[in-house]
Amino acid sequence: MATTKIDPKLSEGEQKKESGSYQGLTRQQLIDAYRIMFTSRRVDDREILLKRQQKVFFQISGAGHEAIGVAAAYALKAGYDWFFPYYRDRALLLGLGATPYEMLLGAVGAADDPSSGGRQMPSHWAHKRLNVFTQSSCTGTQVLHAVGCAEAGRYFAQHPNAARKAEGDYRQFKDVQVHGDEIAYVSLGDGTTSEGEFWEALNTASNRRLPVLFSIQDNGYAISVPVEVQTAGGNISRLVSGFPNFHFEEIDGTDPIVAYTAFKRAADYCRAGSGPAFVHAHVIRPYSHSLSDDERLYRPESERERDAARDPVPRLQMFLLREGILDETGINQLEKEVEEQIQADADRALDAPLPQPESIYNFVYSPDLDPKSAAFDTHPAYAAPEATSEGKRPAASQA
Ligand SMILES: Cc1ncc(C[n+]2csc(CCOP(=O)(O)OP(=O)(O)O)c2C)c(N)n1
Ligand SMILES: [Mg+2]
Repeated sequence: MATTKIDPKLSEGEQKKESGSYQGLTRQQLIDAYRIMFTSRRVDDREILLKRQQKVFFQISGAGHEAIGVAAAYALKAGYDWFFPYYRDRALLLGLGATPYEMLLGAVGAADDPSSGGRQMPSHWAHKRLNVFTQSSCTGTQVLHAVGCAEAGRYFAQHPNAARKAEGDYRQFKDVQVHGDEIAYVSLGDGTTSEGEFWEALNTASNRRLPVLFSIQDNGYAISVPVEVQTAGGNISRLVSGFPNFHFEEIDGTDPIVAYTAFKRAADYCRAGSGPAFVHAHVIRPYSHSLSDDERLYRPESERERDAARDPVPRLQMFLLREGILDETGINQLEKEVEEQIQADADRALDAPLPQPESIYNFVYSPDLDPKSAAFDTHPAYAAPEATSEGKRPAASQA
């Protein structure tokens, strides 16, 4: 076996380069990863500018979380697996195939925003074509949705007739395609792991060996509350390590190659039906929690500088240069293309029409479903059944 000279300055992912491939990622995939991560950061920057001009009403960034987003997108399948992301997952969405223009439509609240037609807060991702579910602003609710989705996928795979659409059936979810090995990805921050839903989800996913891939994006803070104040013992991996049937990873989430290998192992484990997986990624939060927050009021400068040295975007840029995958001209060209695209997308999104006021109740109540109709009829179970000629009562029928 060939031995590799280890450079102690390189991370695990960087050290294990094989000829022509970096842990299974090609040079082109690494360039594409940089394009996605740089785009993600620049869409955040553009939205921040627009917020300061009062052209968008809220901004929350995916900055510092880009490497794990692109890694998860590479390890999973858009439009096949199911995605229950949270607001820091901008790079994941871009990696799956959402566009900066679509994101900017969400930021300005335009009618054509694919997440919610301009009705949700920005960065509350949803994308029907990519199998990305809509989400609540209440942190943590997405975790149980992912468990239910994973359970439904397995159920429909075992009982294919249950997924067949019946005439007049109001349950539109029956149009969903079931493959039998799909994964439900769900992400949440370190602070959200202290909520009850998270523990309920772990319990059921573990007990039923459900294919749920948990992405824990640990940036060390829940707004202004540090992780050691929020999480018992300060490390969520230690707390959950006793759950059976899980595949666990704890990684430096600022290195896209390390992150890709972890997500790939996790996805392989889930897809094989072995059970759920848990990727605990240590990331950074270089911008404040949101534009409603100023972290300089509670984070020391030294800590912010330490984080900046691990920033995944310049880190991947340096890696591409060092490996000779792109030279300075190539980087500049790529970045220029991205900047120009985002400028054009932002201009177009600002001109996009807003939703009509009359549409405010769309998707709150069904426009054509009458809950008093015969579709909802059931046979009451409480009526006492008639005695038979033998004097016995028949077994009660189920409602
Ligand atoms: C149930 C609920 N509680 C509180 C909030 C307010 N809130 C929004 S984000 C957030 C912090 C979440 O921290 P973490 O899970 O670490 O994610 P991060 O923002 O750091 O990525 C809080 C407390 C909320 N939206 N929902
Ligand atoms: Mg956090």
